[in-house]
Amino acid sequence: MSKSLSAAALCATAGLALTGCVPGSQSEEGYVDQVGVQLFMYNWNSVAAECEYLGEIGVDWVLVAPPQEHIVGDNWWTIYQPVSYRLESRFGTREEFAAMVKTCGDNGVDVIADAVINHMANNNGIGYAGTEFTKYDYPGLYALEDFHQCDITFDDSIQNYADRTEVQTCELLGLPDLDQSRPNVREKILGYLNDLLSLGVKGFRFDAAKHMAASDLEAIVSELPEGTRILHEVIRGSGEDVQPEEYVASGDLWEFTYAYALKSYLEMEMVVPEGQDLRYIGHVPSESAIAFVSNHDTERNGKTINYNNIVDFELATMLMLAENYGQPMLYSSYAFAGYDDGPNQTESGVSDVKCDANKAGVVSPKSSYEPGDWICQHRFASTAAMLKFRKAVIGTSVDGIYQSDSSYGFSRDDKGLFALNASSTATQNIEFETTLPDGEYTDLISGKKFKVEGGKFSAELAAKSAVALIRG
Ligand code: LM2
Ligand code: CA
Repeated sequence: MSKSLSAAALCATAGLALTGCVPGSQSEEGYVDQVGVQLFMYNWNSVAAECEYLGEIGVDWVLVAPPQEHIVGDNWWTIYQPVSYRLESRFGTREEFAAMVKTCGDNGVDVIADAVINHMANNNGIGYAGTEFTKYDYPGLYALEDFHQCDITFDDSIQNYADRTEVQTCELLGLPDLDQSRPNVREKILGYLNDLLSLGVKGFRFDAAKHMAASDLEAIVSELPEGTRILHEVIRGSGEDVQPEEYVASGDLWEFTYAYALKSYLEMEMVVPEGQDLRYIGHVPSESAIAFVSNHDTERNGKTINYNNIVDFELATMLMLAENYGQPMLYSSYAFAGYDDGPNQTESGVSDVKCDANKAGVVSPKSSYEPGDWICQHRFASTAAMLKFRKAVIGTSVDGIYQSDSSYGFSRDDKGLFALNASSTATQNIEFETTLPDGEYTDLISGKKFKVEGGKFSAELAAKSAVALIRG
């Protein structure tokens, strides 16, 4: 049995599926109570510089970019083409990485590293730290026999996502595909992961997990120290053979369909046709889920809300933090003009992040951004407010869901209430029954006062706004 069982696996093995492990409940390991943030393309010094603020607002972990040596170039995605497991990249040196992990840890923020272990580089050349390599040969690390040769498709790259063998043994985007069933490949991967753990890293995102057999990943995870966090990236696709649920035994999973639903619901201004409330149907159980509004792939492929619609991005983030589905991951990134565009960088790597923050460290959303601007979504005042809300209501259920016109609201037992007006044009007068006791409350988002009287909450909500009330 794996030593690093996810909360879901613990629930399953304890036979608690119907009692203690309902969606939204606190997991045995307490991960559901945590909140993370992906700081996309932040160099190590910049991650370190953010960790103090992150610790203050109550963010528990930060997902950092893949730290291994990669191919050279300006495009952001060079980092998903490893050429060695040396910790020397456009984000900084091994020493800077180690210092960042230490600083974050001192501020109560765990570092989770993006681990690219499915493949190497579709390239020949010299890597960022000077390693010479060819597509199927990485001196001292991997040689031709360590890679799959699927022989199923005309060019060995994945064409048909309905076919498991093809998805897991052919090449993703032409990237040479490691054979994780080979003992020496496992050993090399474990060597890399253990090296990161030795620097204080607390867990990993397994990039392209769908493209590796769940059993191979379980075998690898079982060799890692107990308590190592694993976050599998398995993009749910209908009609596909490989589904996220296969991976819950060795980690938690991003639920992409939750993020897609946030986008469509906000775009529909929360006016959802009867019978179409699919937001929680067909998702991995809450205790195994990472909920998110956007990530580095989906902010580019149009499937989730991105910074170009910062108003909905903010509302979606507030809603995610107010609800009790999964463990939320915030997202913070830079503006880009084209798909490939990386952040500003110089000869010495990715430039430092500059957040346009006020004295309190808070950043205001803007209606438009210039390519290269750091948006610093994680410093929006509404995020800090909603993290307070989340802390106050943790462990409660979401009940009394109210939905009318473009408004949406609910109570969190007798601890809190959240409501939003997703209309882009109209103020809404809302009124709904709540389990929050009668009294006057201060909205954590605006600082304005609201009342609960006779068991009902009523308010006038401005277009595209939300309120979050907590008891006491
Ligand atoms: C992931 N998850 O499973 C990452 O989240 C995603 O960002 C990665 O793709 C992908 N898997 C591989 O790790 C990114 C980017 C691609 C880029 C790859 C490799 O989205 O566009 O592909 O990294 O750097 C690029 C080119 C592509 C080309 C490929 C290989 O865009 O056209 O394919 O390199 O040369 C022939
Ligand atoms: Ca593979």
